[in-house]
Amino acid sequence: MRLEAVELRVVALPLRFPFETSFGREDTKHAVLVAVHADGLVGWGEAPVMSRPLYNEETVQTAWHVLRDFLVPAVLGRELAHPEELRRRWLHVRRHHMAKAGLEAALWDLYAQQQGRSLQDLLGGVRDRVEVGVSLGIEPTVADLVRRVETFVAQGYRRVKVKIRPGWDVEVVRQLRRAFPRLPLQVDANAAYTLEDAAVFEAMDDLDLLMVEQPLGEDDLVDHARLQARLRTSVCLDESVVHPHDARKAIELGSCRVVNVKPARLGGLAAAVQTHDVCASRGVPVWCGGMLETGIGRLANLALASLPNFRLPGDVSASDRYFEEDLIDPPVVLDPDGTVAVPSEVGVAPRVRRDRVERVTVRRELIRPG
Ligand code: OSB
Ligand code: MG
Repeated sequence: MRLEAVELRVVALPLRFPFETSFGREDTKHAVLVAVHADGLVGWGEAPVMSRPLYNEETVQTAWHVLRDFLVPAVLGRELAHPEELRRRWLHVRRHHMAKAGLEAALWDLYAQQQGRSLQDLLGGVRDRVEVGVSLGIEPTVADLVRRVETFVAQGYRRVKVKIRPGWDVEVVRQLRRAFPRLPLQVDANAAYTLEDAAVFEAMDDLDLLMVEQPLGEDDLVDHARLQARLRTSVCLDESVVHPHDARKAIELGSCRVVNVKPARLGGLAAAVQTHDVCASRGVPVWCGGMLETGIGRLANLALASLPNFRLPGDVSASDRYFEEDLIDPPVVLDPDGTVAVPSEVGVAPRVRRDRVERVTVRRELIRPG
């Protein structure tokens, strides 16, 4: 495929429910959408960046800059046989994984259309439905959080993840556990603690949690190993694993027993599949995380989540958990049994609603070979 043009857009979609984590509150989902044009086809991808560099170092502006000035020029007008060739082209561009993931996803979509195959088939997925959970932010009161959990459990979500931060942790989770004695429950600290706070996690150790996600700093593999050794509950890493080899090192050090695989954080679907494989070969289960993606990013995540070692419910919830109106049609819907269908279409493009994309676009640029 020879890329004739690449269209970049910043979109801003109001979230139905503000999402508060240990690093801040988001009312709007921003993303950079990438549309690649070749042979009369359009492939779509999403870089699900945030407006501030709080989850990782990227923002809407950095993703725009790196895509426009470095990643797109490295592929525009060139012949590419397969999306995996991108990584060789970008060897010299350090990090900026969400920006890379956005363009890579668009190329996977284009490739799927050219091959007439679904993304699931191309990536090696084996299931046509995946189990999903829901990730809930910090609420003003525990009673508010309990009500939120009730509504999502009633819809069929199979597990609930709640955000914690210093001051909103053990007592909140204890009360939740009391209200929902058998609910599969896990917590996500988004790197808000240090090993000196180990007592917080020891206190949660008998609340029967599925896992504690990213309790410590993103560069603290050694301290995570110390913490994991003190807990029965599994530690799951998110922010700390930005490359497949990070997963290998974390497993070898004993830093975690579960890995959250997010294509955006890892720099794309190819790196996500590799991370899945690294974990599978070491007997470590993974699950598919999310970045509040629009349907465009979510469909690709669902295809990924159908690989065999995705053995725990993912943060790939239904469209209506995030938005009044998603950018895809039909939207992602939850079956009352707590599963979501893996897209069977040829790529993402057939479901993209361009009129809606247009309406939420706040910045746009068409880049052609110069
Ligand atoms: O840590 O998993 C996280 C959203 C934004 C940034 C980081 C995280 C999250 C989520 C939301 O937990 C998961 C979802 O997309 O539903
Ligand atoms: Mg997380």
